Amino acid sequence: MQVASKVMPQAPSGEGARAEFYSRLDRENLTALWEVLHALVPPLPTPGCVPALWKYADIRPFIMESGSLITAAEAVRRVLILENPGLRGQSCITRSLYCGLQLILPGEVAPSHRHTQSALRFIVEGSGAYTAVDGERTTMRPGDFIITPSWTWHDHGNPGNEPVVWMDGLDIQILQLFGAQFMETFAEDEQPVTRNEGASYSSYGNNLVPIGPLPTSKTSPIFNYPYERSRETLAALARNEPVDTCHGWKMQFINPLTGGFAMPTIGAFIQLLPAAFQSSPYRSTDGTIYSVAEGEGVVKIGKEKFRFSPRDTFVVPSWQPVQFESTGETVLFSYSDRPAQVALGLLREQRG
Ligand code: 1HN
Repeated sequence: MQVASKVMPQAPSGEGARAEFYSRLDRENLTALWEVLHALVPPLPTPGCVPALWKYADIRPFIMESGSLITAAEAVRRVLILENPGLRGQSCITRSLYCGLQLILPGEVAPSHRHTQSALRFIVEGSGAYTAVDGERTTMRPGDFIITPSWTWHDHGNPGNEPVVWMDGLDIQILQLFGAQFMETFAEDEQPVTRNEGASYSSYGNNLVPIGPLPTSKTSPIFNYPYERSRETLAALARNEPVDTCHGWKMQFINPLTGGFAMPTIGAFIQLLPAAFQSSPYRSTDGTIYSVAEGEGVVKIGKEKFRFSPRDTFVVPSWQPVQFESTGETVLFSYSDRPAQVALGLLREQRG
């Protein structure tokens, strides 16, 4: 029979002995888990990302100045990246998502290419530019939510007479994480137009679908969700349904073929806050980027407060409580990595 040993555990080695051990580990590309365990598995999210707001009035001059320094053709995409102050140098607004403001001037073309990263556009200023996706062009108007699905040819052009600016949201850091990035340039600047404008919308955007076979893509077959429709839907919702104390009236853009998210990695939302509304705090694990479509007010993110106006962009990091105080009626567009978190069973939210 074995008797439990009364011998005490060995006294821990001194700091010097450990440091010397770690330097020998280092040469073998090894590291001691116990030195990093708590940082690797923190009790609460450590998103790196901090609350931030970019005032459009402050950054618009830089966007326009970029228009006099480089053409869309030379830049390929003339964009100023909104880098999270806590994640500088990483081209991202949260750890998983990219955000930029893109400018296209009258007469310019941003040449055709495709990549495995999915993109969304939310039109911020100006009308008359188009984006083309797999042979169909759609005219961009302020407030439109437009999708460029993974691996689809896309180019942008501006045959109109005013500068057009939109917010780009991409899942760049998600693709980086998985090592799944591919990109190709189209042989010509512009892809051929093979479908009438509005064809995708008329097939899939009216609560009807063509009798099979249906597209099998993971992304919605609708690629422009016009603001006019989103806005009138919010107005009707406000007349017919009670207001949510955290979100006002908030809707998710859907893939009409599944009823689920419009994109597989990025969720997009639009919400209406009534005038003089004070929302209850809400937090979720999907760090979220907002663009102000209409209205003014104050947003409290964690402990920080920011005044917002139309066209401003702000970011709410994972698990930071967000609270809105609207002045007049307010419309906010937002996007996050929610579909990816839901697919992986990771999403958490908390009201109040
Ligand atoms: C891209 O292709 C677009 O197509 C915008 O407009 C932003 C950022 C990184 C990589 C590709 C576009 C992008 C991008």
